[in-house]
Amino acid sequence: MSNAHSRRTRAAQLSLMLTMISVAATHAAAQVATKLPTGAIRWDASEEAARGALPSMSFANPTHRERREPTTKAGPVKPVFSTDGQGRSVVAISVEGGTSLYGTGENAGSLLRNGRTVEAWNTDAYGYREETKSLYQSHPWVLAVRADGSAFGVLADTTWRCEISLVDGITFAADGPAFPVIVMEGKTPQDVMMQLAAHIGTIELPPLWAIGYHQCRYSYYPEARVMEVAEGFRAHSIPCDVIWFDIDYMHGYRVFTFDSSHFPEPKRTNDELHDLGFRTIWMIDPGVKAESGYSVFDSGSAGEHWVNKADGSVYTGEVWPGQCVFPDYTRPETRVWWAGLYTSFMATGIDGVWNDMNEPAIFNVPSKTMPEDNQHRGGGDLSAGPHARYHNVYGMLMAMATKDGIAAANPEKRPFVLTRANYIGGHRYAATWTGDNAAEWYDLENSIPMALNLGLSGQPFCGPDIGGFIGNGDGQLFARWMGIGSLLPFSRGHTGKGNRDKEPWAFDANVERSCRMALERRYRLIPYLYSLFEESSRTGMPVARPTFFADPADPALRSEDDSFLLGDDLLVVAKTTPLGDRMPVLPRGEWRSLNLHDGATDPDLPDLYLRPGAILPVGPIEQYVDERPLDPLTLYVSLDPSGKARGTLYEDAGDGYGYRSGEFLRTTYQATRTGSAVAVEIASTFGKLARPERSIVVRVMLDDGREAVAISKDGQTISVDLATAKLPGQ
Ligand code: NBV
Repeated sequence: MSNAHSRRTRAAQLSLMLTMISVAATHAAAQVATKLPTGAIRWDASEEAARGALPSMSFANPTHRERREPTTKAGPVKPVFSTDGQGRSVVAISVEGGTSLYGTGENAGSLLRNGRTVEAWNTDAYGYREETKSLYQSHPWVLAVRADGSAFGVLADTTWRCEISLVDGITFAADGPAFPVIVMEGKTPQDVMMQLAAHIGTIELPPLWAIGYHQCRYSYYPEARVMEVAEGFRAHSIPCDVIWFDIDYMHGYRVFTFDSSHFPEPKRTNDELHDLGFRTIWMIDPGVKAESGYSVFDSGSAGEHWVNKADGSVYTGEVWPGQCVFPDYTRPETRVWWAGLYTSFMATGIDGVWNDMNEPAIFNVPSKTMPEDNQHRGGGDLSAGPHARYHNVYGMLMAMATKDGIAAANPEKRPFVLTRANYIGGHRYAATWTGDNAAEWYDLENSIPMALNLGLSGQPFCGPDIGGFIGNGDGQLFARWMGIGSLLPFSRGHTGKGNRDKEPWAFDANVERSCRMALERRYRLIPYLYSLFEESSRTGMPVARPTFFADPADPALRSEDDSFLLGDDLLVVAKTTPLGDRMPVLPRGEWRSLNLHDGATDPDLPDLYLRPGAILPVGPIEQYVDERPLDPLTLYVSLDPSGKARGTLYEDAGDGYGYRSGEFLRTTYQATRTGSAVAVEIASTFGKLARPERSIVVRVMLDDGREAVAISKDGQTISVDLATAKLPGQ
């Protein structure tokens, strides 16, 4: 290259750099950083934009986003605001090399999201694949973990369609007006998750039965088939807590009705299932058949509860029942009306509600949803606005009204709602699942990263359709899926219409055995899982956590998503390929192999490992969660190199609200080795609940797989002699 040429190039580069600096400077001059009481920094495109920002729909308390205070310390993350050629409001954040990006809610593909672009726009994504840009839910949120393990999170507080590009740093590009961006700094990713929860809230503690196994299909009917499935679980001794009723129970798909030929007395169906120890969940969609004489349509029309077209007339769109109208859940009056519909519905003994198709999904239109210029009327803090503004929160507002309705119908019980569509913060109202996956290995593999990224986006209560919704799959795929799905927070088998039977015994004896072991394992782990749910309800920490949480500064763990952590202590190493031949990267340290079946193993089930320094509380096998009291309580003890371990068990009535006035028991156990003796005792206890009289079995795990066991009464100091250690089952 000649000197003149290189000088010209340098001059051109310099002028480009100067242009970039001045563009950035223009924005930097206008944009404002303020501090929220939580310590998070709120950025806005300008002071004017900050004052005119639409109310937050992600914050648990929207007014908290407005408590801005001046700050001169905005931290290292500096968003740059602009507008793009399509008129979108754009916020760009550069990230240092070695930063790993996660979150963005529900998306197909790997845990690590660097290089990906998705669009927050709730979409009925039947059979989604890697390239599907929008799934059922919207979480405009990114968790960034720097090379040194420190982290930050960015929440783009907009409900409008929002492209999230992680190709070159982090870019949010949203339709609609400029939006605030909330930046949360943390020493660790865990810190950031707790800060996210400080803004968008946590889940409410679910009823204990909701963390058992659920059995679903599209659809179980008539009543006799439902009873056959329920009795099948008990006859095969396969644990299960919940039977689900998909749309075919309705009369012509009219919501809040029952098909009297298949379910002549829904109350009797529910009662009989309750007698067998099951709970029941029934589906309700948002589309209401437009048919005068149908009470839901008539009362909704009388109250003017429907979404309107741009010209002010009522919008209709086609879904299961034919032409339907759609409740305008942005209206407080409409949410109250909708909630009220659950009174008589729940009086039939229904335990929980499943809201499906609430993106909302509409048939036979290219957009798969209602027109973006449809009108919502709002109310309270929400102004009237086009569907484009409210589309992403339609499902969340429906779930909110549903939860209110079922809570009011059964005030003594904790509500359980499952929703397909949702928005960041919507975990406060409903659990979720990952929609219409397929019975293929690709989808099995996705189950883990999808649940993890939802957890990293504030939604801890999630899981896939175990066995795959679309298609049949074979027995091995099913067994593997049950192995993984039984260890994810929401655990439900489900499949679509026309597919083969997919109950755990429907394949062959080997698959049945694997499923039984998988579910027995879940049920033994219920005391630990429930403790994690309770922790999540207080702190916002996900129940299922990425393996890199064990050591956020270890770069080798950043893309690991064949394994995951339950809480901090239990590592699940799954087999997601047919040969089970992929070698996961595991955290450093002597994690000890855990066998909850007295040494019996199954090659299709994930391997479990207990963190050094952990005590894991485990219960007996049960067929449903409240079949028997937690007796004996087993404590698996995995000592750290200094000979110590700790673990916490949370217990309460499993339903109702007594726990809010102290009716719970949170016990932290600790173990200390002195020579060859290990003493296990209670380090602390909180709560008013009396300690149950029960046996306790302590199993101290050694590195060679042997265990030293002692049996005593809970509440006493227990001494275990390591010299007595044997292999489990011997
Ligand atoms: O209600 C039927 C199905 C349901 O089973 C599934 O879980 C939902 O994701 N629903 C979708 C409607 C249509 C599916 C083709």
